[in-house]
Amino acid sequence: MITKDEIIAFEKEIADIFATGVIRAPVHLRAGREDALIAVFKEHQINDDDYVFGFWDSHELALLKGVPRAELKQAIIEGKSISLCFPKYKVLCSGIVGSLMGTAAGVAWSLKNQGKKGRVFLFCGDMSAETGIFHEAVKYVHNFDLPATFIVCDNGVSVMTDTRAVWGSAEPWFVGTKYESKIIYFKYTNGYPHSGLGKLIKF
Ligand SMILES: Cc1ncc(C[n+]2csc(CCOP(=O)(O)OP(=O)(O)O)c2C)c(N)n1
Repeated sequence: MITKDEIIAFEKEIADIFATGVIRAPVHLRAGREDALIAVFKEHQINDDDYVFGFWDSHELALLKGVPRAELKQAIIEGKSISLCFPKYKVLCSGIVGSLMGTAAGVAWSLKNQGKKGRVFLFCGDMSAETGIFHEAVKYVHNFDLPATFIVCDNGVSVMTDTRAVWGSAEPWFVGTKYESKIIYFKYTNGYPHSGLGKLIKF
């Protein structure tokens, strides 16, 4: 499996390329959650049979799922950073908040009901985890005991808005509920701005 240092080096390389202006599309870089993500992949032994769903910030997920570094880098340079899709590696991402939770639940339903190998792992942010569709999808996979796990990576903000202040609660909605059995939750501080590099890049 790819190492923490390799993940950090990859994001740094993409940051440097983005700064030159050759990537004419948004790029979301992440730093500070490498250990937590590696732990999820290791502890759950995420393998070729499993599906990984992510959103606009999925470089690390693609690397950990086994997408070759060069293939991922090329996709990002082509402007696909926020919606990386590598069906061959079962990595499926979208740049739309709340767009994939229902899909993830549906894939988990199919895997179970068709007796196929494989599980679903969906990684999202703390604000995404407060959406109605997240709640519905977690409720569904919990109630039908489908092979899906939702990993909530909490950096405290939605772009620059304080997620806990928005919802008036010190904890995510699912803390202390039965739905926690389908959720992995960790906090981190992102070493990069939400999007880009925090400065204007001219093409
Ligand atoms: C439907 C929709 N509305 C708004 C956006 C703009 N947007 C992109 S990321 C994001 C913040 C989401 O917050 P969170 O789920 O906590 O993600 P993270 O901070 O980890 O990136 C928003 C509002 C979007 N991509 N899709």
